[in-house]
Amino acid sequence: MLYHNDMSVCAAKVRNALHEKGIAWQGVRMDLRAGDVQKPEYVKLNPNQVVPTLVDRGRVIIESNVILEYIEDRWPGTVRLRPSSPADIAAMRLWMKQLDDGVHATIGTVSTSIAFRHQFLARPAPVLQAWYDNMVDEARRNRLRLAIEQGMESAQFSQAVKRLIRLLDDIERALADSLWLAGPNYSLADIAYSPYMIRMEHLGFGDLLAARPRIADWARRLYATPGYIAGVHGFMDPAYLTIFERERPAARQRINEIAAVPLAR
Ligand SMILES: N[C@@H](CCC(=O)N[C@@H](CS)C(=O)NCC(=O)O)C(=O)O
Repeated sequence: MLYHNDMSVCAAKVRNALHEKGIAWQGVRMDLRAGDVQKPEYVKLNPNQVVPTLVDRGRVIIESNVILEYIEDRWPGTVRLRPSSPADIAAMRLWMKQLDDGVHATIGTVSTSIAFRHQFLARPAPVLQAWYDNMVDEARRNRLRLAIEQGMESAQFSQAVKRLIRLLDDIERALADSLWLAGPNYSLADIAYSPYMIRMEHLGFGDLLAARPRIADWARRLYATPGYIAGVHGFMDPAYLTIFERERPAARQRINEIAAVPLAR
């Protein structure tokens, strides 16, 4: 059983892997805006109040990158998503670790600053306050509050955009040496990044992606995989896509302004 959300990037990568390996799965859809992940019965499964959570054979597995490796070990099957060489396995894990070490938080910041804030601001003030109050992770609460209140004007927004530009430069460089992120074969690293790439397109990073030809080519290949088509594309929520489309022109302008300032190295 997978507890997930249609638009959650972390849940999307897990669905991508399940579909890529052809594993039949059942899901429980969690409404993040309604605070489903803060409900006591869910917190017993995932004390971090986030999706995804996989429950398999009575065992609870949390953390999307851990779940990806679990899926690979539990259902090795014919589609192998872990490289065979130790060096490529290390490269795969390093890419996945980067998501946990900050990239995921920056995507949350830019998604909320550009688009999700409009959903939160439409909620009655006491409901929004209760959502903040029930959040266990104080750093996350402060980051999201700033994104909701100040949107693209906050310093954390430009910091997040710069972090993502640095990531794009790193990926572009890596793809000069190998066809996929972690070597010659498609791996869990590519799967883990796939929802982040389409999210960046949705949020107005399109010019920055198109300016990096290897990323543009890699993204086209990612989006053509069966796992992506069924597990990521197949779950796009039209209500969110409408907000992305509405906010994209202003975001694109602001992102391109930030990108025009050279990065401090
Ligand atoms: N490190 C966690 C991060 C999970 C995470 O941040 N999930 C987000 C959605 S992508 C979430 O559930 N947020 C809860 C909320 O929006 O209330 C993982 O990789 O599983």
